[in-house]
Amino acid sequence: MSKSYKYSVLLPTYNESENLPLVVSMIVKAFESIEADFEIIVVDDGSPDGTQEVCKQLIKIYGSERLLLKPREKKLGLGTAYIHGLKFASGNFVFIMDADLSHHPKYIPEMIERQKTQDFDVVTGTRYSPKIPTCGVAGWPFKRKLISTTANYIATTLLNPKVSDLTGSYRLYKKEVLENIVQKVISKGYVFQMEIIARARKEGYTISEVGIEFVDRLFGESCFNTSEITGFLAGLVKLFFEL
Ligand SMILES: Nc1nc2c(ncn2[C@@H]2O[C@H](COP(=O)(O)OP(=O)(O)O)[C@@H](O)[C@H]2O)c(=O)[nH]1
Ligand SMILES: *[C@@H]1O[C@H](CO)[C@@H](O)[C@H](O)[C@H]1NC(C)=O
Ligand SMILES: *[C@@H]1O[C@H](CO)[C@@H](O)[C@H](O)[C@H]1NC(C)=O
Ligand SMILES: [Mg+2]
Repeated sequence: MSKSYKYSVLLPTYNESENLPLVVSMIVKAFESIEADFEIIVVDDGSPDGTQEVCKQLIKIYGSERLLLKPREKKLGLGTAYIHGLKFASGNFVFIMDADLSHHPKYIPEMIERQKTQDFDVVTGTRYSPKIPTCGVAGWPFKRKLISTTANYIATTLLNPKVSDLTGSYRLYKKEVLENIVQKVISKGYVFQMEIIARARKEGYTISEVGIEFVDRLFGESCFNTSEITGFLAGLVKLFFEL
């Protein structure tokens, strides 16, 4: 069905040894179900929990064509992890998703199908579309939901990108589109995702939304704390003046 295109999945990992086997097997299953060509690129930032050893075992199972490990020495943040992984991507399209199973691989076929309907430049998973009743956030405590919804609301108000989920990070891009945008990106961390979509809109790329349910991670801890929220807001304000 999708034989002519190749998809590269960028999977940034930090302490994901428990989640990696499952997420990789689910991604493989998703692509095999539509007979699409793909590769998974794991960008691990020197996780102390053995994520890279687990990845090497998985490469023995799936093969080095399907699963690639492109590690970095230490935890350098998500934004630069995507830029690093992108350098090794051989696909025509790039998926970006979390490795902790918050982003269920079952949406991959739907996002690919959506991309094809109008040759969209970007297809983005949304947790917050009022038009899509099935999307949402599961397993988050009220405080976290409030923070996330508020962050998304403030960002939407400031940047007006005409997408319902700015801070989400489950997306499919044409590779050249992502390459073009990341060259210009100034933000780091959680603001990075937001800037990418705001820039995509500003550059006139076409964006379509697919409703997803975001499920909180099963294993491990989220790297989300007060100083990061402050950083997020500071980055957002900076972006408001830059864009
Ligand atoms: N390579 C790399 N991956 C990271 C880093 N920080 C987080 N991740 C990964 O990025 C994804 C999202 O991180 P997570 O902590 O789940 O963020 P949250 O869901 O917003 O709390 C997961 O796959 C993490 O393993 C980092 O500094 N470097
Ligand atoms: C990562 O795992 C190591 C050891 O397993 C632990 O000491 C460390 O606190 C973890 N870091 C994060 C950010 O979860
Ligand atoms: C918050 O997380 C960042 C990086 O993820 C870390 O450098 C910082 O020390 C943490 N701050 C607190 C208060 O835990
Ligand atoms: Mg997560």
